[in-house]
Amino acid sequence: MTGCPYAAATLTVDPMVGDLDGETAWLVERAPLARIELLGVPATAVTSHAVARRLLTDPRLVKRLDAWGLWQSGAVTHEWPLIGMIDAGRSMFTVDGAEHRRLRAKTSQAITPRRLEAIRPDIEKFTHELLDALEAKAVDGVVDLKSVFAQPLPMRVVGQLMGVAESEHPMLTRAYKAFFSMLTPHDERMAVIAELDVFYTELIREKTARPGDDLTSALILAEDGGEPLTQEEVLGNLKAMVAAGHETTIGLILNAVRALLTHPEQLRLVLDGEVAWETVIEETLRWDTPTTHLLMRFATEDIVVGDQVIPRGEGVVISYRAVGRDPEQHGADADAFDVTRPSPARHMTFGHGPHICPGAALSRLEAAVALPALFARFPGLRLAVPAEEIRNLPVLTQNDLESFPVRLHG
Ligand code: STR
Repeated sequence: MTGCPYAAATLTVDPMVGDLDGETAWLVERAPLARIELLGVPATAVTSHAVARRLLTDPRLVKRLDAWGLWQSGAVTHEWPLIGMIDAGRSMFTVDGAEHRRLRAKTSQAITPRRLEAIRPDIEKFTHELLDALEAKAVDGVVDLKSVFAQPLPMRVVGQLMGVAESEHPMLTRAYKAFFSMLTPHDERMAVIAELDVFYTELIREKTARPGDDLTSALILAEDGGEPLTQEEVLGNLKAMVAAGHETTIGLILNAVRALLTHPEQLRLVLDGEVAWETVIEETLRWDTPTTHLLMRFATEDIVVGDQVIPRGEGVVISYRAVGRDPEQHGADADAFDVTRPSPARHMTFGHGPHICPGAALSRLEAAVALPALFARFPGLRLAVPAEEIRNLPVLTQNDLESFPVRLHG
């Protein structure tokens, strides 16, 4: 067998994210596998729920970059704008097997649903502080819900968890915007990555000298008897936690608000108590996933999928937004946002298998605090611009919005 049988057509993923629904539909139509091109680099996209689920526990797919054929041949280098999504330092995000379990253990223990109950009062406090300030920030009753609420809330929560001072949050917000944006010139992106490494290295130095009640300190401290993480591993995990812990939850909160404001009859059901906020959160996670494409795993052998073959060395992307719209899993109306569907929680937006999102319970909790509090405070909340005018950021992998103008009172 040669080449990719599914290579008949290729989707050149638009870095400006001009038509996310159109791209998602194209991928869903070609399920389970589709050929995509990411800024000139070809890869295989997995776009069906069942096949994604199976491949996410397949040990023949690995995270280490040196298993990638295009990397081995030198066709992909650090010049590729998306390399930072894959070559992100040694961490639980970039290794597999026993090493992965070792790197991940403390993090997953720190954010179990039970442990999170202790964080809930802080999330509530941050939420109410931000909501209190909303009115004052509005101009003629209109405010950008992203910059004043959906963005600072997850940043404060993950900041508190990891021990990052609030004075650093504006710097981090700016740095990650530049990191993720496809409009950022190459040299600038490299400079931002270097700047973040300096910042986190300094933070590790401080927490080593004066450990606090935070996960960064816990990652540094040697386990009784267990092998401590190296400085490089602490750095990699810290970067992964801060990046993943804020960027994805912004999307969850904004996408939920957008879905409700554009489906007012469903918002009514929620405000009348007929549908639970948890259901809104699960349906949003399925229908409008915060992560569009997750880069990347590499095939260490030819992998047969039905009558197709993913060749050895191939880069494999899980296209979560398409997976959430899979009609085989969610029915013929998978494209509809519907909080009354029988089982909205049957999605796989947090992944599956060993790398399943360790922060899932935390992000669900943030949304479960933020959304009801927002609508309780502003029951007349509505979009300040037509829904079509709300644009995605030019970010290829994440489903994040440029801004989200709302009118606070109807
Ligand atoms: C961003 C850059 C960085 O310094 C470290 C990481 C590792 C974790 C990655 C993160 C990245 C990008 C967003 C990811 C996150 C893990 C979960 C999150 C991919 C590459 C998702 O969007 C699901």
